[in-house]
Amino acid sequence: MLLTGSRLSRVLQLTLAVIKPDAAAHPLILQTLHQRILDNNFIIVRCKDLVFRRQDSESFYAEHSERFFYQRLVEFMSSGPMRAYILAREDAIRHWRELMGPTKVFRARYTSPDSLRAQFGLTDTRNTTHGSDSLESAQREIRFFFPDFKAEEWMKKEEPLFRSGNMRYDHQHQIHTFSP
Ligand code: 3AN
Repeated sequence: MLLTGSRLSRVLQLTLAVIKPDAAAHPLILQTLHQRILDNNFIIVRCKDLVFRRQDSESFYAEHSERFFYQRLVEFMSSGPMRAYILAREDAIRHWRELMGPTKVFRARYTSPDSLRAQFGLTDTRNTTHGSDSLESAQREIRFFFPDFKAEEWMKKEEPLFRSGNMRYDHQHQIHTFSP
């Protein structure tokens, strides 16, 4: 699929998105969520499947270590495969969080019935997806999941190319690539 003619005027922003173990365990749900990312005009910069060790989970959610749900969360996040993405879009952080919906699944079903958490979430812990909540957390979380990714270099060299609108979706690798 060659996406042309949609030159964007504002700088693309990067965010980290994760499909958590509850959703990644189901191939059809995983495929549906991937398609929702594409349908919502995110550029998939990187995509990888991985499993957290318990210590990864503890470290990733360290800011919640005093919360009552921390142990439950840590166990859940290291309970099986996940899929992590670096997504790009104008205002990507806000748009991805909007698409995910509120943290609490029952609230999501009530206030944002079309959101991913409303449609696929099971409980407040097993709530389908994660998304960075600020520029600082996006930078930190992208480094955490994709230590080899050079965000500054991507912003300098690739962002203008993707923003110019010439890209194609690589079905084999499930990412967008620049099409000269
Ligand atoms: P969000 O993921 O919406 O940014 P955070 O950062 O407050 O929400 O919480 C991180 C994760 O901790 C949530 N995605 C969810 O899995 C879990 N969590 C948050 N609040 C609760 C809760 N009240 N009960 C159980 N798990 C929770």
